[in-house]
Amino acid sequence: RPVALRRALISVSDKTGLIDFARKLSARGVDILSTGGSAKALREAGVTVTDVADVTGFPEMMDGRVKTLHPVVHGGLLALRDNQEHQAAAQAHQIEMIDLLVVNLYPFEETVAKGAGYDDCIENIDIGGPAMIRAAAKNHAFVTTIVDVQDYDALLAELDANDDHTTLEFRQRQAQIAYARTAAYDAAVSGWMAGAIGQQTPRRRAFAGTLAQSLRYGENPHQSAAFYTTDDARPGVATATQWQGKELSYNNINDTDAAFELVAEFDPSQGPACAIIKHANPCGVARGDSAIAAYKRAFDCDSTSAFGGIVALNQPLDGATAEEIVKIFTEVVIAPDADEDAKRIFAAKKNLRLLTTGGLPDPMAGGLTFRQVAGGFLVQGRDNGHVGRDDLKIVTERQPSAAELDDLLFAWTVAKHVKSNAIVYAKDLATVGIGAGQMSRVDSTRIGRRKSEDMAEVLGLSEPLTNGAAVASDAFFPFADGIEALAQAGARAVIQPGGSMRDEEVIAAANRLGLAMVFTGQRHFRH
Ligand code: 93A
Repeated sequence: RPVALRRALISVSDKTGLIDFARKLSARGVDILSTGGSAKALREAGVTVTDVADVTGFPEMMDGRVKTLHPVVHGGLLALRDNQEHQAAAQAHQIEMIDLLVVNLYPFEETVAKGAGYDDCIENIDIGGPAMIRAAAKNHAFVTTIVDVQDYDALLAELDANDDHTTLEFRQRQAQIAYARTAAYDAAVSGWMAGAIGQQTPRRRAFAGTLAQSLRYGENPHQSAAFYTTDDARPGVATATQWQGKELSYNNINDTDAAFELVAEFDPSQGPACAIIKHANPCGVARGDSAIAAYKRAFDCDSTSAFGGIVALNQPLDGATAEEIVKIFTEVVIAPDADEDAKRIFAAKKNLRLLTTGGLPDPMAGGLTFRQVAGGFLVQGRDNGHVGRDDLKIVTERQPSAAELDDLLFAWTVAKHVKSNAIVYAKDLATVGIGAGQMSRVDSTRIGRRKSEDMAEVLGLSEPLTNGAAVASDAFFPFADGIEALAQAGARAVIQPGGSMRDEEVIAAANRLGLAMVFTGQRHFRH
């Protein structure tokens, strides 16, 4: 059922594109009703409008809290055009039909994002807008709803293609978009309130994001995919500027996130740090005296796997580091910033994507993470756990040296970002062997060691760097065999949560093998 547009109600906070769009509607003979600020903007541009207040017979009142909440508006949106009783009621109460609703809501999400106070956020909760959107979208059999500035052109194209009418298919599509908008809006309000009143894990929550990008495919080419962003302004892949290269893929976004979240653990005021990620796991992480040194040391942990990886830095990229990175094929480079030299060097590599974020996310910040299971999804607080020197409990006869303690805490921080079971060997603030994602902790121990042996060959070293290394385990050792495997690999110091039923056996093994061991009392499973 094509519907002609005779009367439109326009009420928009974001006035982008408004004048041009309204002019074009006017030119097609559409009468325009509008609210205070929108009407003013239109009138100033010479577009003929009727004030909603003149139609309702009520002035906008209570700071604008009540402007369109009136039967004359809602009757005009909700009345079924082909229902005699509805039309008789409309006539009896002098309600005229509204065929097109153009609304965008008070900028609640933006108000929260800019750090506004409680009362300011409350005042930016739009009530009349969502009420109208929901009414018009419900009555999409007759009414067209536009909630996104981006859809102004789509409506004009629809009118062009259909002799100044909208088709049912178009109205249905716009109604679906309209409900996505009101649902996301209320989810944002609820999410903000949960934080504002200090409820970390509220009993009920709603979740929503905004479509940022349709992706070509998902984890595999036969899977569809899209990228949704939330109003969390955390610096990272979602908020970054992309300087060059083709669109990021699903896997790129996932891996780039893993890389940047990991490198952000290392405070740039303590010096540069670099992480290289493959398949969401680090294949090398290091600190260094310079960015290039940090990159080279991270690369030397597993130079084979680094090919086609994602590189993250905790400080701005310079030309020398860029020069080093482009020596092999790298998918994505992400850093807080990049200087002109670095940008110029990367520009020569068409397939490399350079992202800058303007800052680092706070690793200690709260927030929620999601995982889907059949029939639902799991929600948990971010793993923002942090262990400092004062939290460590030395449990062995041998005390770790100061250098070993530094390496232990470094390895522990990396292990937090490695899939379980995670074993991370580190020396001089660089990883030298990583065992990730194994079903057995002993296997992860062996894999880390074998990687290190391979690299000793590549680098022409007389012995693998796991000899004399410090090691982190993301969870406790259930048996002494893990400790024995570490000692066999030449490790000298161990950091782990502790808390196993057999801690005594594990500690006894460490003492027997001459290892220093510390307990963190905190676990970093990552499945
Ligand atoms: O405060 S409200 O919730 N009360 C209303 O009755 C109402 N009607 C429309 N906010 C209301 N609106 C919103 O006003 C619209 O959703 C739109 O965002 C804004 C447009 O106001 P103006 O035209 O005065 O700039």
